[in-house]
Formats: sequence, structure tokens, C-alpha cells
Amino acid sequence: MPTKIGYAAVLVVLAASAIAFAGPSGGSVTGKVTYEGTPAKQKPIDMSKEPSCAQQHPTPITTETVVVGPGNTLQNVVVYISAGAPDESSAPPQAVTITQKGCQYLPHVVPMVVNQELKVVNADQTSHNIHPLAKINHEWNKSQPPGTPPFSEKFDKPEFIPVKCNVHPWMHSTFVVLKTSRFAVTGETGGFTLPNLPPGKYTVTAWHESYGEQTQDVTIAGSETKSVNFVFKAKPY
Ligand SMILES: [Cu+2]
Repeated sequence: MPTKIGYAAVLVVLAASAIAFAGPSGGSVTGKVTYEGTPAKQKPIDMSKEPSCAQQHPTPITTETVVVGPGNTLQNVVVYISAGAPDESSAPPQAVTITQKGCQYLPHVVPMVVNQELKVVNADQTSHNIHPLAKINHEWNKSQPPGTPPFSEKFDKPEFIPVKCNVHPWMHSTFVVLKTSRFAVTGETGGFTLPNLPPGKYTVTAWHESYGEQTQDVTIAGSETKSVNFVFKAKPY
């Protein structure tokens, strides 16, 4: 038979695990991004001028402007808290990495926080020239021969920056520089979760490189999970 002290100890442990489970702040927004209509057919990429890359793709890859998954899900959508959360006091300490591999940018869309370290890796046997077409931030343009070590950069203002390679015209990415670390990128399931949101009113923005931007307002009370779904209209071209 447990003693009074035994019961008290159990209660303390239960309370501690409840706090740990809820995290410091509690609520979350979760949902799915889908499209309606017929998305543009992606075009196969001809890499024959760059054999070291072409041979990495036994099946030719296609453009990635619109990447979809089963059940009309839309991938590469950046979903983030665009209003309601305080700005970050400092950038996350870990770096975000973009890798040039098989003459593709991995990942295709690269979200990061203002002033967070961005590491650029060339894993190919050929030179790339990465060129973020920044308008608000400082624009730069760097050649990276094969075998050279990664280099680091950062952007000090929020901006959606199209990225191209000056050597391989089919290579495209977007650097999504945000004021917040509360973001997610959709994968094959189209799903996203933005966790640890303190109670409050938020604007959630979903951005897609071809279909643009949508926003929805959501109010979080306590530690509840609110469902927010986005449906984009596919452009038929
Ligand atoms: Cu390149």
C-alpha cells in the first residue's frame, strides 16, 4: 500500500510529464495542402550537355515547378506563421543546407530564418554557379568548382529569393527567408504541423512558387490543435 509520500511523488512525476508533453507553449496548427484542377505537366530535363549529372538520373528528371502527390496533394509549399508570433530574437544555431547534386537543388525549396547560416554544398563532379536573385537582400553569385568545400552565406532581411545556376539553366530553387522559425514544408502527403504555439491569434500563410500565396487566420486557446487546410487552384499551363 503506497504511503502519502509515495502518492505525492507519483503526482509530481505526472505533473512533470504533463508539462513536458505540452511543451513550453501548448497549441498547434496542423493541416494539408491540396490543389484542384489540372496542374501543368512538368517537362523532362535534357542534361545531355552535362554527362556527369545525366548519368545520375537513369530516368530523366522533370522540372519541379509543380510537384504533386497522391490524392491531389501539393508539395514544396512553405506554410508559416506570418503574423501573431513574436519575431525571433536570434537565428537558430544550426545551419540550413542546400546541396547541388545531379545538377538539381536539394531541397527544391529552402526555408530559413533571417541571419540563419545557409551552407551551400556541391556534391557533383562539375562546377555550379549559384545565383540568388535577391532584390531586398544583397545579391550574390558564386562559382563552386567540384571538390571545393561548402561555403556559408546568410540573408539579413525577409525575402522570397529565386535561385538559379548560371551554368545549368534548368536548375531552380527558392530561398524563403522568414522572420519566424515557425514554418513547415509539405512533402508527398501535403501535410504540415506548426507546433508549440502559445494561445493567441495567428495568421497562417501557405506559399507555392507557381500558385502564389494564401492566408488564413486561426485562434489557439490553451493547448488545442487547430486544423487549417489550403486548396490551391492549379494553373493549366
Ligand atoms: Cu549548376
